Amino acid sequence: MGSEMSRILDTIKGPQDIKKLSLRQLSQLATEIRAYIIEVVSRNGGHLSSNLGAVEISLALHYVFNSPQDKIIWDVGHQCYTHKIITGRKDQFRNVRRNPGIYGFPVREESEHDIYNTGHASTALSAAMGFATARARKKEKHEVVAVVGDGGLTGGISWEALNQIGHQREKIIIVLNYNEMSISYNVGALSKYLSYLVSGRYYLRVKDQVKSILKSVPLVGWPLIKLGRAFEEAIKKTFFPGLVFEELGIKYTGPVQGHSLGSLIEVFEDAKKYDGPTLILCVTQKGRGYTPAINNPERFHSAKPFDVKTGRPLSQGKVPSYSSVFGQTVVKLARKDNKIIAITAAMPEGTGLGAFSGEFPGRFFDVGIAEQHAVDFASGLSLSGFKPITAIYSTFLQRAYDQLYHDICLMDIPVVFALDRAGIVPDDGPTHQGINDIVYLRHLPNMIVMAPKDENELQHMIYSALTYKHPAAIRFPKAKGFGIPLDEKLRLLPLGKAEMLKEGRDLMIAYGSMVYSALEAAEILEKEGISLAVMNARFAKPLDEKLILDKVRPKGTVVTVEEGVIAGGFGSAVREMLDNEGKFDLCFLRIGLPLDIYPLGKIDQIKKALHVDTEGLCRRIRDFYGKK
Ligand SMILES: Cc1ncc(C[n+]2csc(CCOP(=O)(O)OP(=O)(O)O)c2C)c(N)n1
Repeated sequence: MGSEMSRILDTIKGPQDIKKLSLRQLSQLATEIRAYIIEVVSRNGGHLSSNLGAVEISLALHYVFNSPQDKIIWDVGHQCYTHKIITGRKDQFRNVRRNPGIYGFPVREESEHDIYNTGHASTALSAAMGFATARARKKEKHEVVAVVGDGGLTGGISWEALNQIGHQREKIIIVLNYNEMSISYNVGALSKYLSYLVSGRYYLRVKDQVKSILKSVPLVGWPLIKLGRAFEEAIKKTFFPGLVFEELGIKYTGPVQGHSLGSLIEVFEDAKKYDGPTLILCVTQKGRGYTPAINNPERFHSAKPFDVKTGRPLSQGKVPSYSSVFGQTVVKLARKDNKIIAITAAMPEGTGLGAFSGEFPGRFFDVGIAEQHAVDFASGLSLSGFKPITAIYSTFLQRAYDQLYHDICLMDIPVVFALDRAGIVPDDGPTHQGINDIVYLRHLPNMIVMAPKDENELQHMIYSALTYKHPAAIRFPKAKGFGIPLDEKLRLLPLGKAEMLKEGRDLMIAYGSMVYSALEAAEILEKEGISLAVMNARFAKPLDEKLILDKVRPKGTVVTVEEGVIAGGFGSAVREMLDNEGKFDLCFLRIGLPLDIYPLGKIDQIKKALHVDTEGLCRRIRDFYGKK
């Protein structure tokens, strides 16, 4: 890279500056942006491999299209760093994912160039269809571009959108960023089909061959070639009748070398001229430009801070994460029970199921970014006598609410749901917060809803959940455990039974990840004259009504503590139960999370800001007692 003084990046204030550059300068800019992304992500953590893979696509899009008049929508949004850097946020990018700082995903409030907030996959094509339909109704003239990965395309919503796009035929330019990867290697028939499209490079070759043969055929040859699109259509139909996008009514172009700025600019310009939906298949390399990320795109998908020279993570504590305890426990159980099957929706490593997939490849299913399908798939397996454990992050299981209700709970089918990343999630912003699951699960019929206080209890819960004969969800945070030794022998936790951790005058009932903070707070407050018993609820449903009723004092105080949205959450469950008893005149304090305000930052930072760290608990309880 050139010296600091000669950096092209320093001259880029907005997308208009990209358009003045020559191809050579653009290519230098790509190199500079890569170095900048690597430097920043090595400090802040972030989605490194996807962003390194999308540098040229982002530059070419901003070169050809006029953002924000033209609408560029990023699927998932985890690949938008170059877009952010060249749309006026170059300096703020130093603090991406930090507080104070900017988001790692597109956020409308942050820039007029972020026209659609994302974080969850497979939404871009539907949104693009909305923008394009609105454009037609309003008789406006601008382009609509959606950038989606081959992973994002495995999500059913993408196909629901393609169904409408091909039918309605509004002009939409779909850039399919193909890199063979979701977070892990992309799986499934669609992935195979795309790799078939790519690997052949056959279409262009066959087209050229047919053209050169036709040129030598007197009279009919040239007229046929001059048919242009009709000629291309004929070739595609004759030689590649299965070209699925074309069959759906969407013009297909590709494969294009996704790191060749010249080629990308050319095809994007061409797509602009075509008056209908187009899909351009761009082949990119995840981690492009940084060898450790190329060699291990999965680890660098959402990387923790690392040493740039070696690629090694900066800190690796000894305490295992909840995800890894979950993964180890499922392996342990599966060794003894061959009915156990593990399912993930495109997160084999994130959910801790990597080891399971290695040891039991035939009992492990990565279904792609398809949470709804994952739930129904588990339902069928369970009805056939298997014991599916479906591991889906809390925020992504929101997608499958109806499947949980209709295909699991109404039929009372025993499937275990492991909800990782439940509660406050660091760095990724509002879209990734796992704050709603207590609420969206606790009113489902037959669903057992539980959360362990620590990693040791987690393993007992997984073991127990498999015995309950009902659907059962276990939520746990994106965090390391507390360093609690893991019992060798797994224990059955009686269904709906809580445990007392401390005795006291009034009652504090804590759920899951908040139990130890609640205990700490109670110990601090005890010294100040506020005496609270502490209960580890274990279950939000069924509640341990007997124990709660035992411990509640008429005219006493009940405090509930949870790492989830308060409205309709665990505290509400306790309150409803006590109200139904009708015999207590209680002071009731519900501590939990708000509906909307989620600052960026680390878990501790966010907990502090939302007053759910130990200090915050003490303050709120003190204030409450002060007002009584
Ligand atoms: C509904 C949903 N499920 C899972 C995820 C987690 N996730 C984030 S990015 C990603 C892979 C996306 O792959 P692709 O679209 O091909 O983009 P690439 O990273 O390969 O560029 C997954 C599974 C998500 N964001 N949303």
